[in-house]
Amino acid sequence: MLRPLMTALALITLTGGAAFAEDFEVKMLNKDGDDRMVFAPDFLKIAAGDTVHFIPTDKGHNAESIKGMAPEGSAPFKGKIGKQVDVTFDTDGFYGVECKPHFAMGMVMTIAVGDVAAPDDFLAGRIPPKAKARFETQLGNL
Ligand SMILES: [Cu+2]
Repeated sequence: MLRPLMTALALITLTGGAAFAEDFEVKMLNKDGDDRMVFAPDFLKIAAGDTVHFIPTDKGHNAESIKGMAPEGSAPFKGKIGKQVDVTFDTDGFYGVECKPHFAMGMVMTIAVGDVAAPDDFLAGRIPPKAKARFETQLGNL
């Protein structure tokens, strides 16, 4: 309820809605509790224009978009191993994010941009079983 009002006010008083863009941090970790090789958090719901900072808290990880798991028209991204990558999400929809070296170990996360439902074919591509299981858990957060 609040965001549309704030956006409307921003359009009236400022140059655009981006004035209220938010920043989020996601840590790339070897271990988080009982879970190994994880993004923390591994699910985010954000708004278009928000930025996610993927932080290399532990070494040996990266964050990159997964082909076929991003809305049409969105720009793919690919962070370098062991480096921070900052991604601004401008297109509403669902994004699957993987750590390339640990994709098979299930190092994935889901980012939902805007008030949208997960597309029916979000998990239809070739996804390793451990990654698929984590995606299903993440989608359960909706
Ligand atoms: Cu990793």
